[in-house]
Amino acid sequence: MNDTFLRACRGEKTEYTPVWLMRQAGRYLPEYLKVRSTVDFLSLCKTPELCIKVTLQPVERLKVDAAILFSDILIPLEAMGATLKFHEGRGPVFPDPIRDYEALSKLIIPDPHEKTGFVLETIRLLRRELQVPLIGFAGAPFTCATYLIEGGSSKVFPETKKIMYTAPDLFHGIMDKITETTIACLKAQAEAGAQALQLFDSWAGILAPGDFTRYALPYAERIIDALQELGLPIIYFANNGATLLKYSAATKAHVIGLDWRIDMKDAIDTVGNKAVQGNLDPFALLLPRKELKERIQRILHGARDAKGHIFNLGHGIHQFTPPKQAEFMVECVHELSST
Ligand code: 1CP
Repeated sequence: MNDTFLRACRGEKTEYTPVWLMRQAGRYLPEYLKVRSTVDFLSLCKTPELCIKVTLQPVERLKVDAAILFSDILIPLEAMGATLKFHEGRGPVFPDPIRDYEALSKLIIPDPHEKTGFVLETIRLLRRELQVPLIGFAGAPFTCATYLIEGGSSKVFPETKKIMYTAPDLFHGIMDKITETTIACLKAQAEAGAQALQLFDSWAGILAPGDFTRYALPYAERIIDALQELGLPIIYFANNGATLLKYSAATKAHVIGLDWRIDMKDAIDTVGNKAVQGNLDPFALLLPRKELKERIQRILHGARDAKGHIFNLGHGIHQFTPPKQAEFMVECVHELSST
């Protein structure tokens, strides 16, 4: 069993820097597209046999040091009772957005075993196959709330901010239910066999620091605090969060995710005595190999004094990335960081 990733999360010395890629299973891989040509996205998420197959695809191809469960941050929101549809090419849609107390009152805090048993089954079966650690995950409450309130993806999040500023009690009510749901889901994932847990706060970066600490971070912290008893590494990733880093670093998360908008050296000066994960611009994978290698080296060098470093992209891999470039990235990280 290759436990390099888990040891780096705990800040222990490793023989080389472990690496995985956010969204490493997905549409840039021809073998994923082949599976997807037979099934729609939500059905894929609900079929353990297929989830296992696509989780393993990047592990086998890229030789990464961790696997991430194939699922989606929106699955628990559907389990809360929200109707979720994926329109091909347009992404997720919640046709009945949550914008008043009546809609909020209809949301439940689901039992993850009862409503998302397929996720737990996937984890149990994956653990029998994997030679690298398995990461479980959920969306952080703010990011999840934006999907429920906007009714899908957004660029400026007008409805979310409107409710946040004009109906704060309603906003907190929504956040509260998502938080309780997320705690239960992540505890169930750990019980099923997940060996580390990542909280994705993909849209936290749209908030001013004062709003982040008031409206978003307290809920993420409630989750991080509730998970401490599990004894597993917890990774908190606030995308576009360079200006929020000192607050993220003050949580009890063991690993802090970094995007590419900050220099590694500056990031670890702020994060201090915790492991960090990430930092390569996902589009850097399109660079000529020599330049890509230099960027990888720069990040590894910048992280040399970190408590621990897990190499990763600064956000999910882009769908138009040539898989060979991702393979090359993993090889470079292993080669350049070997002691
Ligand atoms: O068409 C397809 O095949 C679906 C594309 C896809 C995939 C491969 C979606 C739809 N989700 C996923 C899997 C997924 N999503 C994983 C699994 C495994 C892996 O990393 O290999 C994970 C961790 C997620 C998490 C996720 N889903 C996030 C957080 C991470 C991030 O990238 O910021 C978010 C925001 C989502 C929502 C989502 N899922 C899918 C879409 C198109 C979207 C909307 C994104 C947006 O609003 O822009």
